[in-house]
Amino acid sequence: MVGYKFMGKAHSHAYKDVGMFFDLAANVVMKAICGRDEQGVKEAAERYGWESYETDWRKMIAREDIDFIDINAPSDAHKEIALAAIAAGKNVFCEKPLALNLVDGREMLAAAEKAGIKHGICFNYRFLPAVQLAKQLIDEGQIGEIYHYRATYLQDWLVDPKTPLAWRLKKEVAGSGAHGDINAHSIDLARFLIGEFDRVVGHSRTFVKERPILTSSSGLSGIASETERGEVTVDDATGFLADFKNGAMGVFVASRFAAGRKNHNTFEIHGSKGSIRWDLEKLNELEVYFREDEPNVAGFRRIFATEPTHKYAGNWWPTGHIIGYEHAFVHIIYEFLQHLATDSPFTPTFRDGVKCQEVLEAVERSIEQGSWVNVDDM
Ligand code: SOE
Repeated sequence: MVGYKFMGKAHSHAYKDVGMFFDLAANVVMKAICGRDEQGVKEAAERYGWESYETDWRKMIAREDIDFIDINAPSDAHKEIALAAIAAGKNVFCEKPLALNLVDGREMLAAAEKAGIKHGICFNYRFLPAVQLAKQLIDEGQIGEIYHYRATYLQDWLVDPKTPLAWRLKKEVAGSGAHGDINAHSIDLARFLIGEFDRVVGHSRTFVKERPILTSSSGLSGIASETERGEVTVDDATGFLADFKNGAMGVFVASRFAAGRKNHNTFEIHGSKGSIRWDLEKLNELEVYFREDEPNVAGFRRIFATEPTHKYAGNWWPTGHIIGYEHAFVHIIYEFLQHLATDSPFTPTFRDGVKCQEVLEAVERSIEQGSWVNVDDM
């Protein structure tokens, strides 16, 4: 694994616990974790259960005792590490967004397909029981023809102008701000649930244009410099309208300035036979409305996706004992490990990462042009 901070910790937890709750076709061995800071990565290796640690990802990729590389570095490092791992014949699992831009993402996909290695991208929210239930209901036609898809991904960790300039706020490192970081999740969930985008038109803002330099990072942010300041070079919020190939209308907004919204990743879908709504802040629940219900008892009802019949839920606890944010990483990593060991089908792959990047950049192009952009033209 490359990276030992937020996503490195979330993925390490998944590798360490997956075998306790899921029957793996082959055991997972946590061989090495890599990070530039030797003290930090050494502590992480001991604490997270890795056999060893490295401070140079090139050395780790050269090791014969490693079968696949999980990339949790900032977005600007994804391509270089992935191409090197692919050249070394390693399978690759990569955090989202796939790359800094569409050109890099396509280069990663082409290299992976040419080398015939297995590849995946960590769009973790697909793997929550309530989201899996939403997909099942849609695929079974239970909400009929889809008219509307509305998604928000709202956070508020940047609304304070004193919050320092973390790597997610620098274009050269992150590629974009709220758009590539969290609209990416909304775009992937929309593709997973209702299909491909046809055309988009967007707008975006950078509300706070400079911030204190970050002196030491932790979580999404860290300690701010008292004296030095730097320019914010990405969007603080991006919204866009979308037409889907199936005729549905889409409305999307991602912001880190939505005071009071902590991780408000939501979708609401309206069809000819009913509606579905999901909110990450209540991730075990799915709200559904079916038009066929008796009028005197019709209304949105909350389904707790914690029954053994709900995908993955039965692997954890008895009915009603809820699961959390970290469990989606256990589920996606379980599926990827099974894919590696048994060739079982696995999505999302680098191809889904590229499809997401196409929509992200079509929105950015539409903002530059001030007009709709066809995603297939990207
Ligand atoms: C910060 O916006 C962040 O950690 C994203 O980078 C993750 O992908 C998302 O799952 C939670 O919020």
